[in-house]
Amino acid sequence: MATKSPVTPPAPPVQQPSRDDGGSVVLERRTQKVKPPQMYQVVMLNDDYTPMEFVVVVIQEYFNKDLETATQIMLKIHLDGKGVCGVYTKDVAATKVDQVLEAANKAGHPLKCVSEPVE
Ligand code: TYC
Repeated sequence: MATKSPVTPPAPPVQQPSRDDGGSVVLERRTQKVKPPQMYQVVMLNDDYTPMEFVVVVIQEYFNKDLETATQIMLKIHLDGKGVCGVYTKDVAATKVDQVLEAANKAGHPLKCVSEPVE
């Protein structure tokens, strides 16, 4: 089996030393170029048919919430029509959506969720 290469952090911005008139070396301050990734929230939608218990189990299982938190999120969705189950990077959010839709399909429930950029 191939060994994993170590993860290296991105290199800091390069600063070029330059000389000022007095002969001393000056480092120019550069603005930070590494931005945090765009985050995506997974929003679950209400419907009239999916059992509440199923939604609570799905939120616990795929969004790592405890029973009480999952129940609160489910009730918010039930009352408001939708609710955020978690916030992730783009790929992770897309995977969560796929997992939820597959679990709902397998169980024969119309439960839907989507991912959308935060802000
Ligand atoms: N409204 C559903 C019911 O009364 C429960 C439900 C909650 C369904 C949240 C979907 O995302 C959902 N059985």
